[in-house]
Amino acid sequence: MATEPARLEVLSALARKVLWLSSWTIHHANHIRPNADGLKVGGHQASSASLGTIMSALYFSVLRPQDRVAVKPHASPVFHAIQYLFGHQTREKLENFRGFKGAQSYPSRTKDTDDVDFSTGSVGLGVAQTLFSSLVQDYVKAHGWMKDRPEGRMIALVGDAEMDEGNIFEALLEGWKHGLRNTWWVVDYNRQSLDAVVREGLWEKFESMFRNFGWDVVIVKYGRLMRAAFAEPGGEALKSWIDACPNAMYAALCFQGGAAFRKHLTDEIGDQGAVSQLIDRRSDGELLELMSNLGGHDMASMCEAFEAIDHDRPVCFIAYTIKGVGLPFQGHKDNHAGLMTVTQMEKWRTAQNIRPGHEWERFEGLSQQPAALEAFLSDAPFNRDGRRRLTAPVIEIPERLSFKPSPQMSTQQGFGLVLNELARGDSELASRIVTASPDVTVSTNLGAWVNRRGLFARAEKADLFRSEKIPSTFNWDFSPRGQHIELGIAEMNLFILMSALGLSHAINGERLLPIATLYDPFIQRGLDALNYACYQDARFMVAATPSGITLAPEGGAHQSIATPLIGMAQDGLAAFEPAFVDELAVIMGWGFQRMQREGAGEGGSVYLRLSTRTLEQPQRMMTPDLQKAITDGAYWLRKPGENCEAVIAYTGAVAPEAIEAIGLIGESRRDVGLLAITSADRLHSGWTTARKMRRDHRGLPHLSHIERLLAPLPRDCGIVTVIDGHPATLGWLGSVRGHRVEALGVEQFGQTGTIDDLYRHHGMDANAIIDAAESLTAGAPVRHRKMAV
Ligand SMILES: Cc1ncc(C[n+]2csc(CCOP(=O)(O)OP(=O)(O)O)c2C)c(N)n1
Ligand SMILES: [Mg+2]
Repeated sequence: MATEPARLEVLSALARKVLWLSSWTIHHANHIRPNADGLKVGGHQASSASLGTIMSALYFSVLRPQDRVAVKPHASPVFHAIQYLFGHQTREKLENFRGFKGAQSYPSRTKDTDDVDFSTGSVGLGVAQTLFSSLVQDYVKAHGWMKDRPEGRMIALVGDAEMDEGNIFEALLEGWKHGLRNTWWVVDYNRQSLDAVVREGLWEKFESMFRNFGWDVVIVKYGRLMRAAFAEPGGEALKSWIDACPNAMYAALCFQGGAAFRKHLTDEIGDQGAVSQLIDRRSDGELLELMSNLGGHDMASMCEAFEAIDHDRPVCFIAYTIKGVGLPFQGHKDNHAGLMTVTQMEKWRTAQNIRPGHEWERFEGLSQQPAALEAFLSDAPFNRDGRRRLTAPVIEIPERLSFKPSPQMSTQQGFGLVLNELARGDSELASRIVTASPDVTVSTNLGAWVNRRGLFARAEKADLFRSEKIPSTFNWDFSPRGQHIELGIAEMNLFILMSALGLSHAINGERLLPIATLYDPFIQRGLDALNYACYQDARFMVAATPSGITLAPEGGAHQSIATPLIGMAQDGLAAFEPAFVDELAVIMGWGFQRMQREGAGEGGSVYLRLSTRTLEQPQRMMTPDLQKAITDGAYWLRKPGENCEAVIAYTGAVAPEAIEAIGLIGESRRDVGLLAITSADRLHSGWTTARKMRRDHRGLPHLSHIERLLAPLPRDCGIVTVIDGHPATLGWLGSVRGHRVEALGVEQFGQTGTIDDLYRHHGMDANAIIDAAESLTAGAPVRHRKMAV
């Protein structure tokens, strides 16, 4: 169904307005708003211009309330301009574009106020987010939670150079495996990247690749003017010339203008009668208009392409565009950070009929009646249901998560036991948990959960081994009821899936409690995606195991050293490293609550750094005080006496070494204390928050958890910290109250061996702890040492 001409005219006028407003926003931020440090704030005028028509077609006509969009980061000004026209964005925020609390440089779910569906910034991630969001929508639907809500399309506006990002290809493969639907990727094929012009013929590679993965491909190359010209006598020759023209040349001619096009066309095609007349009939201005009328800049062609889709198969649109179209630097290869000069802007303003001082007026310079435009905008299907951010009720979390205890366990095993117990029950909590793992489901102890809850697929598929009655520990049945999403090995996909699952309450109005498992070192493989998920305030739990050098014979390449620091530094992620399973159960329960708390500062995601090392488990009552201390980050496993000379503060799997050392040190040092640290991250952030609060509300005696724990220690008490990770994770403890610290941990990696070998090698065994304590305290040498085994 073609869009009627009158409607097209309004849409085109709005697209021109969007181009103006987005450019003006950038211009204002750089040239008009006083900027004390004199620096330009930039803003991607060229990249934005490229998508002006495509995005106008989508937002003003094609999108429905249930559709969700990831906008290419550097088209943020276009997004904000569209929302401004809709009345969802304020002039104040646009005037403060890229400024403190102004409209954001890249669309941000958490920092922008104009209803960004998916944040973007690090190119490639937003694109994959749409794919995984579509899978999540399928998950919600298959579990019967869509009710009468229609299925939305998940749409990404993709830069052509953005397609270089490997995570997009990883996502494509995963999408294919899961029968992806309802996903549109619109490639802004301006044939320019940040630095230069892209390779020739890239579209052919895109086309075959997408088709290969089961996508439809729609190439929108020629606009209406072009198509009309091709139908004129000589038009075929013009079309052949356009098709053969190298990207760089086309871009250069767009920059140079109509006269340059004329010269090249004439030189290269020669005098061929009809085509020469076709060219001669047009002025330089008209010729440039014709040659820049690529599909992506033609409202009719874009609407036609979008409206023609009447199925739910994934579609890749390759829309030909010119970077910076309509602006003085259109097509110039250096235009990525280009800004229009004041003179250029003046000239363009006049050409647009915009009076000085009226630049922000929404309909200034348009020939349509403001009331008609207003009505058109409020009738846009996109706005039909008002604001589109949904919410979901909080799922109740039992007071205590239980597990089947045994005297000796690892935290990884404990994690499996807690989930197994949940899987056995019929709680609402269990029904909302979704697990996913990048091909390490079994080796991270999710097997028991998956056995009970099954794998997710839209169609039933029985485990062949089971149906053939071949004995196997794990039941690999797929069904629409399944609660585990099997992923290939790509960790980027794991975290982007977490990002999509962890936003389900806001996108689908149905809460999911996603849990990812992976090997701890591979957090670094997916780190940008993890950061991205946190930046969008997606809510999930990561169980990373095995970790550190404690995985010992598993191999040096699998050791992780930096992850505790990542856990501390990653905003939106509370990191824990319990030693014992009762601690883990407390943390998981707290984590499920935290994942549901409203507001980025209040709630967030949770990272559990777990171990395969089997430890003797403490037999103790879990009191509310202990429970709180565990989630606040630390508790005294052995309380220091009044004249305490030394404290050992440990985290995680090195607990036995710390316990052994404290026993030996206790024979020759007074009142020693053993501090169990379950979360360096929570302790540290509690400490910094308390300091900030004290600064902000002078006199308020708010002490953080770690300050209270360390308060009784005499000033000259020494603290030895030990963790299977970088020593800086706990080294800061000395700054809390001015105690001297010896921080033990791992700084080199790569050696395999037994745990004993490696702890000795890295100076984290009981004797190394004793040496460190001796070096911090006066007095005779500690009499007894751990004997070599
Ligand atoms: C992961 C990542 N690497 C680098 C960048 C910096 N960067 C921003 S835009 C861009 C090039 C974009 O080219 P394209 O996707 O073709 O968009 P266009 O500017 O042509 O619209 C680059 C390298 C980034 N944002 N993210
Ligand atoms: Mg590009």
